[in-house]
Amino acid sequence: MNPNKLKELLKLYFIMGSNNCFENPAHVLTEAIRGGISLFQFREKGEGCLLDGNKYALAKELQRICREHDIPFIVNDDIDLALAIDADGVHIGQEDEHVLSVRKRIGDKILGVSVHTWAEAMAAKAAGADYFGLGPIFPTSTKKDAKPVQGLSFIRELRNKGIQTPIVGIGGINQENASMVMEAGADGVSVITAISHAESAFKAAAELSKQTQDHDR
Ligand code: 3NM
Repeated sequence: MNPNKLKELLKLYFIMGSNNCFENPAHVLTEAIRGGISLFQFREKGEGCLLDGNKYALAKELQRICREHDIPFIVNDDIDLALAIDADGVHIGQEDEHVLSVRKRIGDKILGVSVHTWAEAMAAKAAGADYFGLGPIFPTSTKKDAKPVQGLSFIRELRNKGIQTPIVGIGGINQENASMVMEAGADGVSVITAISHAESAFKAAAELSKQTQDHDR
């Protein structure tokens, strides 16, 4: 995808699965969209997550909501699911299928890759990644196997070295610290709990959206 268009989409990237929500996920997503998220990732993972047909049904339901509001729908890890429902893209980590093989399977759909080192970033870029996910920027309890907190230094390093690839930060990002992530050089922030656990997903998304919009680079 055109990097400038993608940078716009990454501004406020809401990620969620059923086990991240206290309320009905469809309701949380609808409220988050109303608040101004720009991209959505379906991440049905971890303890108590839905499997097989139930996972598929929730993906279809959330995708329908995204389509109604023109929000692209990204699937975490599960390439088969992404292809089965014709999602707009996938996000993979370093432990998942190789970037090159995922790129071949998904054609020109959006491909995001989590990277933690310069070497991983360069390899992902060469293999066809559209954007990098960098994290955890701050401490998070949402991802049990998260790598050590990296702070803002890796975002700055990539930008200082002239890397233009769209970058989104993840991990412990909320209304208080989102602007720091943007200032460091990210094009956007990804959040789970800052929206999914908020008393009002609408208000949380609206506040985060304001902060990311204020940082047009
Ligand atoms: N990936 P929250 S951290 C899904 O470091 C995920 O790659 C991470 O959740 C990484 O916004 C993370 O609740 C969890 O901190 C983000």
